[in-house]
Amino acid sequence: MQFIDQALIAVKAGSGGDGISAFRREKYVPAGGPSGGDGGQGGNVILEADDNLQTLLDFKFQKLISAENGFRGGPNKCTGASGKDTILKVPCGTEIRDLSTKIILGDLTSKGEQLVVAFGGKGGFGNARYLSNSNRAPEKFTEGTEGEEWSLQLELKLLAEVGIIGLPNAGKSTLISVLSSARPKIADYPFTTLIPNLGVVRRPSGDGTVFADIPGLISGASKGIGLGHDFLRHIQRTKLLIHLVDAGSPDPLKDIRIIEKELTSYGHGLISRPRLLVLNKKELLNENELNQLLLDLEQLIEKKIFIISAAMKIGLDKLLLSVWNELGY
Ligand SMILES: Nc1nc2c(ncn2[C@@H]2O[C@H](COP(=O)(O)OP(=O)(O)OP(=O)(O)O)[C@@H](O)[C@H]2O)c(=O)[nH]1
Ligand SMILES: [Mg+2]
Repeated sequence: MQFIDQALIAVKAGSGGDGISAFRREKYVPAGGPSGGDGGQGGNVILEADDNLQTLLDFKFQKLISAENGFRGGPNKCTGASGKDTILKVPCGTEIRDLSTKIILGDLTSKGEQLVVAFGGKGGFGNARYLSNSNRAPEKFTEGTEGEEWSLQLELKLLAEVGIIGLPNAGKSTLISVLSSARPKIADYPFTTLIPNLGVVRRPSGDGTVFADIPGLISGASKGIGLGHDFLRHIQRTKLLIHLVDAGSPDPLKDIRIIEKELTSYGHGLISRPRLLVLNKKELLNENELNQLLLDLEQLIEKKIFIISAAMKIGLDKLLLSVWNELGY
């Protein structure tokens, strides 16, 4: 399942350091020659692909990225130090465009690949450069040039790693809305969701993982009934499924089996995709009812069963912990 993540950033490379004007002052050298050094190069702004990042989430907050200026030249023909480059990590697959022309500047696909997006300015010349036969004591020096400055558009085609599936009304959209900043439509009738909603869920490390809320699947979805068939195809590209079940349904076990049957019928190994079984809307049952349901299910299903209330945000931390474990984060 793909969607586009976008971010706009401004980058500014460091300016070059100025050259200086200086003359040698040494004992026994009555009229020392010009000795002003050149300025250092300004630092570049460089983007680098990093496979630990999955989204452009970080750039929603970090808008201006600049590199260090070069330093002034010194006496005794010392060249000033160069400004440090700023290396900015972006997810693999990030495409970089110039914002005003929309021209693609580069596409960072594999880990470690780099693109200089703003070149640092050149250092100015010190007066030592201007020594000539006709001018033995030049005072001329030049200033460093400005670093490049650009507005860029970053674009990333995202793949959902986690798919939330279940019958209509199970609370899939509610779940993604409490886990991420996605705001899908939620309503108490089936087929509220017609196209997948994607949301980025933050891991404890701060990086994001894309979840997809898939439209409700019904019996026959694998044969093209309802909305699900297309989405089963997309689910194939996720690494982990969250199978959400309405605990308040008249027959949760039957609900579970319907979805399992569709996953099996669809083939392509979907039924053996890692899958977490999650009972939602726990507060619709009292404690006895919930325990009884668990007992019943545990006899028939060897999977661990998670119990949550998406609406009341109960049990979500535990669920996410298992998601990160399953994904190997
Ligand atoms: N009591 C309770 N109701 C919930 C909970 N989660 C969702 N709901 C309600 O269940 C109904 C369906 O929720 P949705 O999130 O739209 O369900 P969905 O699975 O996305 O449904 P479709 O998009 O139609 O497949 C809404 O009325 C929600 O408010 C919960 O934890 N507890
Ligand atoms: Mg929905």
